[in-house]
Amino acid sequence: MSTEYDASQIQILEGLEAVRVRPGMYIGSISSRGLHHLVYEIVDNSVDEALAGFCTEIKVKINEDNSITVRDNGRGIPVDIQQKAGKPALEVVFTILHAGGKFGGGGYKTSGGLHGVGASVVNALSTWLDVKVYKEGKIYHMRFEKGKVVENMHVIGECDPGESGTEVSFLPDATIFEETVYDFDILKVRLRETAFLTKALKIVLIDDRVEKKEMSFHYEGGIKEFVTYLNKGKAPIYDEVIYCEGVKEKVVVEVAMQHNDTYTEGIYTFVNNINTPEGGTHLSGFKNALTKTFNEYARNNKLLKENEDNLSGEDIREGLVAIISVKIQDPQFEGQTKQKLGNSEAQTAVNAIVSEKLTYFLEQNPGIAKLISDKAITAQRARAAARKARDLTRRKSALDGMSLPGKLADCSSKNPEECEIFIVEGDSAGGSAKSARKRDTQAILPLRGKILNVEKARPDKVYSNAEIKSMITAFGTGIQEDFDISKLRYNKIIIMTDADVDGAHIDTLMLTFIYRFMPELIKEGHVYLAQPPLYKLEKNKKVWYAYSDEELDNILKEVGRDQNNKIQRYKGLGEMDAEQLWETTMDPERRVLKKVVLDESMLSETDLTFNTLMGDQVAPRREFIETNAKYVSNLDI
Ligand code: TTJ
Repeated sequence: MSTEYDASQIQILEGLEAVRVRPGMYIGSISSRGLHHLVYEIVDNSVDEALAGFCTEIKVKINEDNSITVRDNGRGIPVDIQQKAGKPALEVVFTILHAGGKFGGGGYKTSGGLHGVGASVVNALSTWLDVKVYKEGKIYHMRFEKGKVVENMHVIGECDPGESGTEVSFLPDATIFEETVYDFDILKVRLRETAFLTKALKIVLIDDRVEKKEMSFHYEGGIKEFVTYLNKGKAPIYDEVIYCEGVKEKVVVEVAMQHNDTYTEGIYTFVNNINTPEGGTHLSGFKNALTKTFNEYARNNKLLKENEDNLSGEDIREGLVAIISVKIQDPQFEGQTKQKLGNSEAQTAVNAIVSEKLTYFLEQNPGIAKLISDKAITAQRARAAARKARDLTRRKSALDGMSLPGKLADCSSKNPEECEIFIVEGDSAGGSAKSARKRDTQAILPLRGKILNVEKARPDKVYSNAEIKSMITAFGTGIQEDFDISKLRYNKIIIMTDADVDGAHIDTLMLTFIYRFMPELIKEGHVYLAQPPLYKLEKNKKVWYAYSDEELDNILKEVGRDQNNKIQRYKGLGEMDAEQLWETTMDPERRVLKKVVLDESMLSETDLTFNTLMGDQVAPRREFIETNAKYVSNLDI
């Protein structure tokens, strides 16, 4: 191509170069998260086209070389010359930062937060990017490398005049990203969510690498179906999903909800299809409307007697699964991570629409209203009982001078920074761990058998459970409203269980308890899973430990598969003596720990995972054990 560098071109190159110099500023991170974010950035353009009413299908393909192809059947990015820039609009879209919104022709452009930074950022961070536009019988093509034009826009062929659409392929730059391999499941979760939020849009995800896979997401029911999906494997207390929609003050509001028979609430909020894990005005508008409307209905219909207190919001939301989706012209994001919606008109709009539609729904469906009110009244009573139980525990521990649980072998150091606590399955392994540990910094708390499944127990039961009480006192932080992370007595909480199915189940019960009652411990990175070895191999008085079958294979390749190899498969922690337990699993110098992390963008999925595992159904449970590792990342080695 001929290159005449005029001022505007130099500006463009400087702009895209800035993206390459500080990629994190534009896509949040250069880890796996940023890598996947590139796909969402491109797909969001097609979703905007769908929201504008011109696109019904998006195909996302992971190619063999881990490049990505996104194709839609929208109108196609404009190819005519843009007056101001003097170049094809297509080129502008991929080379000018924040150009996206200018071509939307109204609609709801995403801005703020990390989203909506546009196709030019993806282009700047790709080794190459290819775009094809199908429009008015022609196929236009253009190619870039590291954000720079290497092939100007030109027609490469003809297409059916009735066909239109955009196809973008790109290869993330391996010199920029720490991770370059796409994870099908991560894309799956996000694209499924996008499909739920964009009624009637079909999204197809194809994996064209060695293990070929294809999934299609298409939900005519939109967020109503999202709620049904989230309640899968749980028991809804009524069949219908309650649905409210409307527009007020230019805010488009959609809410879907349904109660199940559990005790936890799962409310997921979105603004312009982007999830807002910290909530904000749309969420508070919803909560206010729900509490007010329901109490009003309950009073008017004598479900609450005159001498009875109003139901609290928490009572009414017990077991509630809800999706709140708003579309708003100019979203303002607040808070530390810029994930909390700040627009006050969203609060007003959600409040008004939910109040009106829910009042109508309750009047039309007195049977359902009664079921919700029965559940909320029971919740109210249980909450009072739980408060009593907790106050009792609190008073008792104050009297005892905060006495620690009898089974705890505490460490001598009082500096939480250097202290860790091992939660150990079973008394016998607990015994070995006690003799193996480094007394000054390592504490051991043995637990008897399986801990209570908090997913299935009323809160008051949770407070009176002995194993759980001993953990709460040992950690020192208190729980829920009382939670105070500054009182944490150990920097690391390490769950140590057998490397078998039972052990995995106990891990999940533990993680569920922590996730529901002290989620900050996970968010702040204090929770770990110990990794005991699966095999011990002895040869010529030398010893090797293997933590997976693969590792055993590798060791055998190195030392040779001889007759005199002695391989022991550990069935549990109990088979190791104190010294073995120390050197394989507890010694900070040699052990492998898995740090438990929460992916905020997968919160609805994380909730679902905890629930399916803890629920009664057997089939979904297996699914969790297989995908469990997704939520856990290897860190401390
Ligand atoms: C904008 O208004 C005029 C007609 O075309 C509209 C448009 O830009 N549509 C559009 C853009 N559909 N799809 C895209 C698109 C698709 C991908 C995969 C990537 C990008 C950057 C845009």
